[in-house]
Amino acid sequence: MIALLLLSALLWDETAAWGFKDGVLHNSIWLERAAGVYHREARSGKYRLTYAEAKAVCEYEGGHLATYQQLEAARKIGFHVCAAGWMAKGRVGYPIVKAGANCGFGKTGIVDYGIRLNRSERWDAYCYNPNGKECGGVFTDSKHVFKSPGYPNEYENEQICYWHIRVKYGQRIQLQFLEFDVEDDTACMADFLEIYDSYDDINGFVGRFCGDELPDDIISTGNVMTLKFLTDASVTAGGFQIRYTTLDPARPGDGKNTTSPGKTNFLAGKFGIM
Ligand SMILES: *[C@@H]1O[C@H](CO)[C@@H](O)[C@H](O)[C@H]1NC(C)=O
Ligand SMILES: *[C@@H]1O[C@H](CO)[C@@H](O)[C@H](O)[C@H]1NC(C)=O
Ligand SMILES: [Ca+2]
Repeated sequence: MIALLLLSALLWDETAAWGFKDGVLHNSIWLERAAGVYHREARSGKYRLTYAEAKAVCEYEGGHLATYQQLEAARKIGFHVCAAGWMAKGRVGYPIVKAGANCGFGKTGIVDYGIRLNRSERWDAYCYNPNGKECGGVFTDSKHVFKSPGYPNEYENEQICYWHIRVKYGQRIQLQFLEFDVEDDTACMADFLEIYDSYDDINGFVGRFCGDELPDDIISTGNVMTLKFLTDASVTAGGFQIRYTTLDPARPGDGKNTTSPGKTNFLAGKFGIM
């Protein structure tokens, strides 16, 4: 409990420090998960869940739809998501920590769409599961190697991990897959790793990966990237190791065609994987 309070205090300090600082963009969307609350969208994309489906998604993952109070508690320690989702009792809304023109009508707080009479409307979901297994994190180092949880052992079932990478403004991020083995199925519906050229898992979708073929390198367009790893309730595999390094476009050779054609995906290019 004390640890949690300390963590809250820490995160609260962090929220006060958001903005542009030391040449690094401190963004508000890093904390995808806070105080047991997390945001879920349908595997098929944004705003595809009816109330019954949203409820089922959270229950499938061992929790339930978050109440307004739970979402507000999470928001108070930095949970900021620009996507409306179902909460308990058929309410719809989303948590805004940092006011912005594009989201939340320039206000902070829970943007509340109220209790919906039509439960067939489609939104995302806010789940509450204080016992959910956490993994991932926020990384600001100039290089790092991510490992799937438990690596070199197999990863577990029912994991949701987010790795957010944020390097200095103006730099780019190069991802290099060192090992990769994730339960294989044709559309990667069971277990998958998703990569976003963005600081959240809403914008900048790059690709969804599963199976045991090593994906090509990926280079971001900006100074942020998000990796999301989701596993279902059965069948695990070896997992992955992914190295990221920082490219400084101002330095000759960096961010250019340093590797052989076809081996590196420069973003804003095209991706065959979905
Ligand atoms: C309820 O919402 C769904 C999805 O937006 C829509 O298709 C349906 O017509 C709505 N029902 C009513 C009674 O408004
Ligand atoms: C990189 O290679 C592609 C295709 O070979 C070419 O179109 C592009 O201009 C090259 N970029 C740089 C910075 O050399
Ligand atoms: Ca699985």
